[in-house]
Amino acid sequence: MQRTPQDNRRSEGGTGAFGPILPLQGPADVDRWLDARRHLVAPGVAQRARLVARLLAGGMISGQELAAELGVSRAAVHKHVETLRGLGVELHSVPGSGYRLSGSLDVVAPEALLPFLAGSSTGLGVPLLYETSVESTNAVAREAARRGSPHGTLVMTDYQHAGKGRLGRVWVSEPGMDLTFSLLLRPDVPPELTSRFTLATSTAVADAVSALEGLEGRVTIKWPNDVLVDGRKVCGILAEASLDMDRLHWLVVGIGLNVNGSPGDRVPAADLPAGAPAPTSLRDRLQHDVLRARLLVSLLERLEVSWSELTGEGWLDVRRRFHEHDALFGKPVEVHTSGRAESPPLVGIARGLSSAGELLVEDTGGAVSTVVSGDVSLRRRQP
Ligand code: BT5
Repeated sequence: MQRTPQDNRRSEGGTGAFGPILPLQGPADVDRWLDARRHLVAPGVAQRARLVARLLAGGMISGQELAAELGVSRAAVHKHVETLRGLGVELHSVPGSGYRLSGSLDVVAPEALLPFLAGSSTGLGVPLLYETSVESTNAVAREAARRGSPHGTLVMTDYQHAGKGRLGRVWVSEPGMDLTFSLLLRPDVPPELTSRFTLATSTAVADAVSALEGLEGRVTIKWPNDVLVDGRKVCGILAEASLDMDRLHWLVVGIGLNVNGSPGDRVPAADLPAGAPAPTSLRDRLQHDVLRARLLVSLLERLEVSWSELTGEGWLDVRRRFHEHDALFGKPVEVHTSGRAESPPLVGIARGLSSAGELLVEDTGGAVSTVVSGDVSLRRRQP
């Protein structure tokens, strides 16, 4: 059964399976944060984000108080409340008393995300382009790049219905359940460092997922772009760049993270690599839901740091963290470098990352090959 954002009725009062959901900042801080970004956030969205911040602060608040605090009419408050309900925000209203949040606020529309982003130091995430449903957030982000959208632009959706993997493969999402988004970057780095972004991204995602209580030590990375929990794929990453010999013009990094859904039932077995276990979600692993807004902010904070560490000491640190999560190190692997399963694979033992971020594979004679791109899988040992 599919759940839409509107069906996500879980816990009352903003706590419960998700834990406390207060953003780090109070409404006044959210106001200041939005004021400083008024050129990047549409006025209606900003007003509704302010309204959500007040409701997140807890308790019942009257329409009159909300109108006074936001500097709008009561009719405007009522309209905003209806818009928020349409986005899946569960608002309880008591005639004569006011409004309060009645659900977990597991909504990824900007109105719900911005109060959380305001509590973070990350510079990523605005402008925030949101569509309830979209073919592919990477396609939207590429278009935004061509239109000149700035570094840090976030494209978010609640349902991606034609998601892309690498080499034309399909990425499956579940409405209202996942984190499915793309970030537009305009980094000032030489084009030869482009492939490091994927590794820095997998590392940041693995770190953020490991930080969830109960998942430490269970998260691995399968080079270059799969993040696994208990050996099952929970996240895929697709980086697409526009570059020439001299310059990296822009980079779109798309991330699909299975949060509260059941990807094991949705991803066709025929689409999985031979012998790969069924994919999983964080909820499958933890047996409870995870609040997407808070997880997104934790991801953005770690991504920003990892993406600033592509050279020197920083890159050593990314490689060290990658190695801590490496699912393949010391194991027999086969690598299809052409993207075609029928051509003979490179076989050997995975030996981690080269200094440039390539996969090192040692053959039986001790010769080490470097793999720049390809599909790698664990090889079953010959009987
Ligand atoms: C990837 O490709 O893993 C990259 C996926 C990137 C998805 C994001 S979502 C936001 C952005 N917008 C897009 O259109 N894409 C990006 P690859 O390594 O080629 O793996 C694809 C394979 O993963 C499929 O062939 C399936 O076997 C498997 N798969 C598909 N959906 C999955 C899911 N939800 N969870 C786990 N595995 C999945």
